[in-house]
Amino acid sequence: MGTNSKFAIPSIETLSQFIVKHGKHDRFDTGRLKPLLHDISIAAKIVNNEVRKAGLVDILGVTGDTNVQGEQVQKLDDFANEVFVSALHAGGECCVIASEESECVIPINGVSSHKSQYVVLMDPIDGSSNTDVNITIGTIFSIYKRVSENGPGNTLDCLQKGSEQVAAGYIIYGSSTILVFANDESVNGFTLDPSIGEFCLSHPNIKMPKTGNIYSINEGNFNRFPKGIKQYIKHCQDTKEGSIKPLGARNTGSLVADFHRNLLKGGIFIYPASSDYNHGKLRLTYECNPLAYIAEKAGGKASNGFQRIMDINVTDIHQRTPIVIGSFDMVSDAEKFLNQFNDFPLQQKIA
Ligand code: P6P
Repeated sequence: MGTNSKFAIPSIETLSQFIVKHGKHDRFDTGRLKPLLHDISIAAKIVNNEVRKAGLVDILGVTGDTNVQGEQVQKLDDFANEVFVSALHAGGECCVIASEESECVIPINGVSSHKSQYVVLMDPIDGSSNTDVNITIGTIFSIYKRVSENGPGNTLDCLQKGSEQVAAGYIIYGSSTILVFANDESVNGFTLDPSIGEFCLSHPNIKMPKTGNIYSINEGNFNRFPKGIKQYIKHCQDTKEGSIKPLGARNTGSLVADFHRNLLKGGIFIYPASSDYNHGKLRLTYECNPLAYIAEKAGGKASNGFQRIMDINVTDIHQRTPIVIGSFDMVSDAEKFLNQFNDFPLQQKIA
């Protein structure tokens, strides 16, 4: 409630107010994280507008192109990529962008960008194939301090380990639109209030439960999984001593949606290496590292089954990795199974 007004005025703390209020924003404290986040939130609102009316505008379906991943480009992928790149370019608060939708990094020219200390890696729309069937999708972003000198940023700025991130976040376009943002201090969620067009603090200081009752994996690939993963899935399906039922299975096909549910309620998401994806399917730099940063800041855990995600060397902006992410105790359990049955070298050469 606001001051002792006679009107029921809700107390509102917008994303911008939060960033100003909470002092040190990142370990470098350049003081420029607020305007960078503002640029990201502007792009998120524009993308949100299109997502909310996707069936009424020419934004559904595919463009007919395939991206660097060899995947069909959804029209919304292209649209969102252009919106975020344009907003970041206009804001001038980052010097280079790496995007799932762009084969090479995008150096940002312009006087202020040349002085900017930040690097942004992003998946403009994660789970985009779900757009046509109205299932939750999201945008994932990761923020680093540049390693290059002033001027436009370059590829090396984008090939830093996840442990070097200074902040990370995602926007989830679900029953409501929420921007989750993590920096060194905490993880906080801001729900978009369409009536005022502002992201307002709704989930302060998020902590991921140490365990949960949900496991999330595409079991259609069961026969291609490493033995350790097969054993862990069976472990999830066993009735636990002292409990009346096994874990529940949920898999939306949108990493952001499955991660967000686990962040708030507890649970585990796994996309392992398999005979189809020897290195896993998900991308290290703009999907796994940012979510691993958020998970760890909220008390959770993220690995490839054997190694902490944020310690993995980055050699290519589009490199893939297996991922086990979520509640700390559940990830630790899954790692035990993978290490016990280590029958599927994670970094097998692609056949
Ligand atoms: P599969 C969406 O394409 C995505 O990158 C993640 O959002 C999602 O978790 C995963 O791929 C789904 O992949 O092979 O289970 O359809």
